[in-house]
Amino acid sequence: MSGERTFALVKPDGVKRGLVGEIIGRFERKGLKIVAIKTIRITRELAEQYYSEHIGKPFFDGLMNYITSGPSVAIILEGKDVVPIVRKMMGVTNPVQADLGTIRGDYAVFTGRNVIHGSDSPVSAEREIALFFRKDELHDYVRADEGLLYD
Ligand code: D4T
Repeated sequence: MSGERTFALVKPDGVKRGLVGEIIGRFERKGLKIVAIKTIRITRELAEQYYSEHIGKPFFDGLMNYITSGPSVAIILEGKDVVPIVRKMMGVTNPVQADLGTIRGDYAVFTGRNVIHGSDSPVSAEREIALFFRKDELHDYVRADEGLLYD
């Protein structure tokens, strides 16, 4: 089994709309392993680190207010090719363009409230996991169906 990992975040709109179970269920049923999960109220300081690539953009202040507006659910998922798989399951950033069947395509209507984040590369995943989790919050175990998911 591959130890590839990614970071996903159900954003405050997803939590307040009661979509956490639906989203986690999709990841579990796909065959991805939950290595860590927690509810977290993102502070302004963490938000600025997390979205540092967007500092100075016109939507930055709105993004800061939105992401700190309530609790989020942070998740680490593991599996072969987990980074592109989760990006595909999320759908593209703008829900208008996101395919039906994806999380954003099914549950969002506006880029500024697009329900979920997922790392866009293994390097981003490593950075984001380190931002949100301590090492002792990650758990190693074998899924009961692992032998059926991989050869
Ligand atoms: P995140 O990082 O939230 O998963 O989004 P993406 O990886 O899909 O897209 P992104 O980094 O380009 O955008 C980060 C975040 O900013 C919001 N946003 C983005 C916005 O409000 N207006 C915009 O025009 C853009 C491009 C939505 C997601």
